[in-house]
Amino acid sequence: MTTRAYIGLGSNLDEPAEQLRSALQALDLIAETRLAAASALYTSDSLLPGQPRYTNAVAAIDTALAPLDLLDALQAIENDQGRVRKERWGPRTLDLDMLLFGDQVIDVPRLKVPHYHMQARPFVLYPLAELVPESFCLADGRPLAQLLEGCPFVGLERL
Ligand code: PH2
Ligand code: MG
Ligand code: MG
Repeated sequence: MTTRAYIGLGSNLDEPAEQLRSALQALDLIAETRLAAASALYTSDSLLPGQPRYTNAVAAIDTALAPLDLLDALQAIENDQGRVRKERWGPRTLDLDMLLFGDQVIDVPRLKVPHYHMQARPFVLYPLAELVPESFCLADGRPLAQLLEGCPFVGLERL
């Protein structure tokens, strides 16, 4: 049995678009996992001032892994692509966030799904909307269309 999961990709260091392209290939190489679809790439200013602009995308994957095993695999890809963890929310070569894991709500110290901040982030919601039906609801029941209404397409550039 596989689960459809959605992964948010972000980069604002060392050729962000290339980082995202490599990461999409790496997602497809995770054990018992295949890349099903990827959104376009989007650029936007960092939420934190003084950092380079981000490039973001969302990927849909189908995986037979358990959520924490998938998280391990995502962190291994971040590390492979040179992620250095100095400060929380520092600039990064690659950030892979598990946004959704099927219809599961997960709340353990290492992992919260649906991803905590996704509801208010245009660079997550608009690429996600490319990959799901219009009637799509998050695992906690919130319709994506409603989240999009509260999150205008401002400051985003679709590449
Ligand atoms: N990620 C952050 C902080 N700020 N800004 C943009 N535009 N895109 C991101 O992915 C992003 C951010 C921490 O994860
Ligand atoms: Mg992250
Ligand atoms: Mg993030």
